[in-house]
Amino acid sequence: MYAQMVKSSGEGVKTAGEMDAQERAFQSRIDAGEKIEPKDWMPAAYRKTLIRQIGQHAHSEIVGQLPEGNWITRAPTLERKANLLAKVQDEAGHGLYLYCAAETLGVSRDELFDMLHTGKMKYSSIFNYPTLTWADMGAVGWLVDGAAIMNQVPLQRTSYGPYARAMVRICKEESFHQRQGFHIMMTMCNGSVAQKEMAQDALNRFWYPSLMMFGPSDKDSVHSAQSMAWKIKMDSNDDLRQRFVNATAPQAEFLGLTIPDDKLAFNEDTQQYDFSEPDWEEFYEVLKGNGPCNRDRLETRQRAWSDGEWVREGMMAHADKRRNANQTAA
Ligand code: FAQ
Repeated sequence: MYAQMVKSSGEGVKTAGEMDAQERAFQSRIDAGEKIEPKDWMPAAYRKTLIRQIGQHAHSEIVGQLPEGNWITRAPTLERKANLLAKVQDEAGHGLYLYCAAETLGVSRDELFDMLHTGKMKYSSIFNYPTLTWADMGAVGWLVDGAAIMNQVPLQRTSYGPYARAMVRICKEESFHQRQGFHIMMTMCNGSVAQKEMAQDALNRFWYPSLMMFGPSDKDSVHSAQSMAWKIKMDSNDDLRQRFVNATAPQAEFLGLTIPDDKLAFNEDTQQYDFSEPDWEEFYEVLKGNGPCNRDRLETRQRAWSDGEWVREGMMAHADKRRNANQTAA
């Protein structure tokens, strides 16, 4: 049922005159900055949009473990290995907080996993790119976590209580992730010529896919207007992308690296960086499943799910046994 429900429509935003009394009261609560809690009344489309966004976000955290998991056994030092291991475990934890938040909306975790495994629900495009060298661990932390934070810090103020609260903890951990990635880049940029070249190559490959994480440009964003009216999204895709470029360009300069964009320049009039848009055709191809790693990522998750079946069965049998024992005792 939810497979159809999460296909949110992206219809126009209703005006106050088009809303019924219940919808108007709901919108007033949102406008007043109140949090909506699971048992509160909410429009069906608000629920659908949240399930879609939180579900995709949770899947992104889980699939997002794969590109970095790829380097745990090959980290250059014990300290780097321990840090990377902790980071990848953190991502699993973020996925679990988010699945819990989605469950409060009436969708089950099994339904969410099923939609991921059957390709009915998306995860972030960025995780369909390969991590080819150790420098990619630096670039992922610096750029991918950097972009994630830019998007997620405002979501701590999102209107749905369980989502906003999950974001607080996630953002704290993402900030650490971003710093460890930047530290890897700094070490490589202060290392040998070959290491600095590797760092530059990682930046070249991850720059535009990181810009794509913020979603299509505002004119093509289907959901932004309604999601922003409901404070499910706090900022538009382009605003967040611009903020990310403004924050990241000076960091690249500090590292002595060149962002692969001839148009990138600080604009004195706007006090922002001008930059080139990503290749949106490539973005939509990745969304359709045609990115470099889509097939591999999905197969890996499907395999993990079927390999874990005996564990789930064992856990459920144990839970049933305890429940029966408790009922008998009572
Ligand atoms: N990838 O109308 P909009 C992380 C889809 S967490 C794939 O603008 P919306 C942590 C969109 O779903 C990264 N699909 O959509 C980490 C919609 O399709 P649909 C994840 C995308 O929802 C770090 C269609 O395009 N973060 O990285 C993407 O208003 C390191 C039209 O787009 C979140 O999920 C994309 N990049 O805005 C883990 C944050 N962009 O559903 C491991 C929460 C758009 O109608 C290692 N999410 N689409 O079929 C959001 O803020 C929003 O959902 C956006 C998209 C901004 C991602």
